Amino acid sequence: MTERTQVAIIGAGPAGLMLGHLLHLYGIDSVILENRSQGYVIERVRAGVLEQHVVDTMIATGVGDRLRRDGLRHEGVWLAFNGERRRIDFQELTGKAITVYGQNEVVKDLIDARKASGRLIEFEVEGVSLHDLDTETPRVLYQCRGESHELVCRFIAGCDGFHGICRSHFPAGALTTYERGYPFAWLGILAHAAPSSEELVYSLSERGFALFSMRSSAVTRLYLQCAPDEDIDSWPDERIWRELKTRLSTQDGWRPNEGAIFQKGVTPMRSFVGEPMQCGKLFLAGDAAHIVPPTGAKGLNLAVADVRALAWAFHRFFHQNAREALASYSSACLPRVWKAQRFSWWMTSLLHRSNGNFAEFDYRRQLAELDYLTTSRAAMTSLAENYVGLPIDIPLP
Ligand code: FAS
Ligand code: PHB
Repeated sequence: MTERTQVAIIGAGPAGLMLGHLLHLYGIDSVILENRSQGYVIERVRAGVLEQHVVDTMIATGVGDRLRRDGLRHEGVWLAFNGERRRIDFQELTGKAITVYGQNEVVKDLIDARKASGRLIEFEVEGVSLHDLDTETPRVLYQCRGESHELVCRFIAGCDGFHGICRSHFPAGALTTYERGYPFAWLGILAHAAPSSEELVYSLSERGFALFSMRSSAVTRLYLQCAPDEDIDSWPDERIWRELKTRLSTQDGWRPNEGAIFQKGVTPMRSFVGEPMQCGKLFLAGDAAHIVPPTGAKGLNLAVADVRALAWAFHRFFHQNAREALASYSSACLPRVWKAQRFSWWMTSLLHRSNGNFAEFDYRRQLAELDYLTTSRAAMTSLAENYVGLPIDIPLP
């Protein structure tokens, strides 16, 4: 069975769903193909922090009602070290804030909008492959509900994440990759526990990194640094809470509230960029093109910045017969990608205990940097402007 569309979107994560939403508002047809079930995509626990531009995008494009109601606006963040917490005031330093709103809520909002738009989204597709990327009619082949499909389109958006297949369709030598690993991972939990702080707390202690976050007034989100190959089964709840309280508790008596853990998992750490983010009629966006360690809370926010640029470029092409924005999509996105890479690497290196020969020196250097960072307006402003999101100058539909 052969169907036609203007843009084929591979992947229904934040990148693919937001791209489909923005294209719909531009009046551009797309088909979103997702290999997981709708339930899996919605329930998958990932990011939690939205930059101001993502909040503005969702509200300005009509998918921000639940975000406005349930999103938690945070005007600052706490850094904990040497047993004390010190606050960095985003609002005072930058005039901006962040909003805590789970990625799964963003995905839920965008899937609802997609279904209301009447545009096609297919879940549980299989065997997606891309063809004729250097012609005017690239094709996507896939199976869905036991039937084989051919989707003829003008462009393909690879929004299928780090482990997707789109990046591998670049011809040999067309893609240059840059990456680095980290000697640790994050063990993350969700707990039925009322947050004991109104804002996030990033902590560096002798025993390593820990992060206190939240999802609502009744759910706390917490992470702790662990080995890259950590076995989650060796972490019963009691051990998790003991370690979190050891790493997070401060001398002013603050500590996280305990509660029933209802989700736990280990998130690997990596920094990755594939350049360029386009090849022929294939355009990569989000994790399909780049991965950052989650310490800077940049992954989802970068994905939205990419697809704002890509949607605008498709609008320029289809409605104004202008090709320059498409031709320069990758070079337009990469400066922001690399600034997010730098900030995410810096936050990760500042807040995680290293091991090896220089571990003790490194720890005292990190404590000195945290002391400087929290007593220098210039240093706090630098962290704040990166954390709330650097300015973005891309029109919206
Ligand atoms: P996604 O990976 O979200 O979406 C890609 C979609 O493509 C998926 O639904 C996948 O099923 C689908 N797909 C893959 N292959 C396919 C194929 N062959 N055919 C069809 N569909 C296919 N970021 C933060 O800012 N903070 C965090 O705390 C944080 N925690 C994370 C924890 C984990 C375990 C992971 C993996 C990532 C985390 N991230 C975090 C980063 C994350 O939020 C991403 O940046 C964000 O999901 C990027 O969105 P997408 O680019 O849409 O990719
Ligand atoms: C989260 O709430 O999941 C979260 C917050 C900040 C981060 C990473 C994850 O840096």
